[in-house]
Amino acid sequence: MTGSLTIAARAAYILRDNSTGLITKASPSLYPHQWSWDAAFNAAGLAVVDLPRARLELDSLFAGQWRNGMVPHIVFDPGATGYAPGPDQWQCARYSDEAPIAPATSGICDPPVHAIAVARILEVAAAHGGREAALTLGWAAHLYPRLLAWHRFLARDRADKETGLMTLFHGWESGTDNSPRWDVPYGNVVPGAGLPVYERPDRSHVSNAAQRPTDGEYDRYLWLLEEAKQAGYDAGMLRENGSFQVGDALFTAIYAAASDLLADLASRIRKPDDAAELRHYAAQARAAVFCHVDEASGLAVDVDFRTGQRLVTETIAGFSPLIAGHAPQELRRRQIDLLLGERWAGHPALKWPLPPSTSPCSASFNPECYWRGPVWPIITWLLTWGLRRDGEEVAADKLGAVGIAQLGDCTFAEYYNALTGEPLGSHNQSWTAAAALDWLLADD
Ligand code: 2M8
Repeated sequence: MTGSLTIAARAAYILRDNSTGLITKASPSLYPHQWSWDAAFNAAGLAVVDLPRARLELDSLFAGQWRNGMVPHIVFDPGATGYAPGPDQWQCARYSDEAPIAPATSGICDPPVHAIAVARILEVAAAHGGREAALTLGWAAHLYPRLLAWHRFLARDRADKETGLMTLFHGWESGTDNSPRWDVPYGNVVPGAGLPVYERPDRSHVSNAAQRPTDGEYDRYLWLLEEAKQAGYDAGMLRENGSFQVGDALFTAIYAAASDLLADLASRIRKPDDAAELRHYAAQARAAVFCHVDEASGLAVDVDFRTGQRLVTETIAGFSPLIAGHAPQELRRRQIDLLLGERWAGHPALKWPLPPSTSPCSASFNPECYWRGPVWPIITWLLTWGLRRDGEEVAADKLGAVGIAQLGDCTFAEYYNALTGEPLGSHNQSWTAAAALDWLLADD
């Protein structure tokens, strides 16, 4: 098995190779642009090898921030080709005054992991000490108003008044695109005559179609893009007419955790009123996550806002309480036991004892199809991060050690077949490399 230093060195090379100098492509050819939550994870991983490059990654991403505070899910590299839907299809600046003219971006968002990355970068810089620590704190203070605007945007435009969950208008906003979480709400999305003719370049990068979403799913993805465009990318309009409106437990949990960390930063740079505001957002989001834990399964559920239905599925998003933080002791224990137990990481048929994106016990489990069953290293990383933050070192160490072992083949795949361990999707995926770097080189 490959040694730790070799894995770390290869991971660092991948991040360098995937860099345009300004942004890190999410992957070399399948995703040749900058994705929002990928950029945050990549910045956290880069911090341990190149602090200035880590800072630049987030600066580049926030250059695409909208006037209303939204951080778009893609900031397009004008020089890149081979991905669809591209800027010509989104046409954000034409349909919304909130969008920047340059850089071109998408018109939806991604889970708000950015303040988690900033906190991680600050920790790494503090361990360096001296000039880097001071520089990085200055940088964070400079980025801070943009982070605050992002969190305020979500509180204002996306927090559902009744449930407290964050509202998504496209499954892509969850980052877990074709997860069984969204099967029911997508069932109510009916593409109309206005569905444009589109191409699927993803299929030329990942030749086995079984590893990617289906054409029927893509019709819905592209249809929702058209709906968002017609709504001027406006949350109020989408709430009236959008055919996909869900409350996402994992997005909400990430928002809670990130708001807490942003509040810490606000306190550090002497903004006590902002800190109180952010703590309030965090508390509300956390409460919403805990209120949506299904008693029978012990997992957090999402909600279909169009019907009011609670979406009970066995997916990795069920562990949202472990990401939100401050879970009541009993809930935390139950979730950790579940995560490591036979329905999840401890399932006997798995190649590696790691939690797959969907439980092998679920009827929807598919070990090779994208978010419907494979193991995603970046999600393993997020779980180890949450566990460590909560002082659950034993569980974090256990998952982290296996997470690293899984990467020993040095393919740094986007996701891995949960049963055979085969690397799937894109190879040399940036956030997989970033996870490896943080696991291997950060001192915790
Ligand atoms: C995947 O999503 C994009 C659309 O945003 C795609 O399939 O084209 C998801 O895994 C998402 O979570 C990720 O951010 C993105 C880039 O890695 O790829």
